[in-house]
Amino acid sequence: MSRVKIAAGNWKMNKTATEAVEFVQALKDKVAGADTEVITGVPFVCIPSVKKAVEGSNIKVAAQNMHWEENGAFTGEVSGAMLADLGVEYVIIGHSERRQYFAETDETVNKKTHAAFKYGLKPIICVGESLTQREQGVTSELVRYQVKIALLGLSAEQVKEAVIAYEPIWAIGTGKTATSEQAQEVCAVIRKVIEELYGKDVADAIRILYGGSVKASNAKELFTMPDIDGGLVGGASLDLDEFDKIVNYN
Ligand code: G2H
Repeated sequence: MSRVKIAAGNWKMNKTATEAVEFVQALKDKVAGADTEVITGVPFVCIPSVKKAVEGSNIKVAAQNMHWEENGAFTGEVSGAMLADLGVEYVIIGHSERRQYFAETDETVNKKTHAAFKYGLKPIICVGESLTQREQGVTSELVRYQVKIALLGLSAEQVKEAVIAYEPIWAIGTGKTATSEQAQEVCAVIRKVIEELYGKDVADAIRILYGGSVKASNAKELFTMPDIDGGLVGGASLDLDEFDKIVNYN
């Protein structure tokens, strides 16, 4: 089964709207012929201008979070309806930084995932273990649990369209990358649990990314592992040359 690889930038809380537009304008030409699906996960306030700047290119836009309700008294939040209205294609859900600093749980990840589909957004659902969990040997159990809860109640068709990002917390922004074998091992566990829940067709179709200190120098080794369909890239996605090399890793 050949799955289109993804290079998804997660800019986190970086770049003003002005800087974002400059960046994607330069990125457009560099990635125009890429075989990889190119996604930039930009701050909410950059979305309208970035969407305009990438018009007619192969760059897709992701939000980094969303609320599960359509509207209401949720100060500071942004809904799926609002993102869909701006033409956003993807939304990152349950990043470990959101779980750590903003009290997100597997249950809220599940609610947000349902809401994403309701508004025609494709979720990029993040899962992954801490260093302590890895050292205690519970990585597979934990990641299986996170995936099961995140996908609870979704149809097979929805799961095929979802993207899972395996991001070991100990490798995020630390410069420590999981080895390609470590990353492959957990991505295979994720594909296996999806097969158990939804069957082989769905497991073969869903794209599973690795995230955690992906850079130009390790992208190829990671992205060519059998169960790794690309990367969710933080720090290196803020640098034009690095991200270009990651997108065009092959
Ligand atoms: C993990 C990743 C992007 P970085 O958070 O989601 O960030 O590549 O900086 O480790």
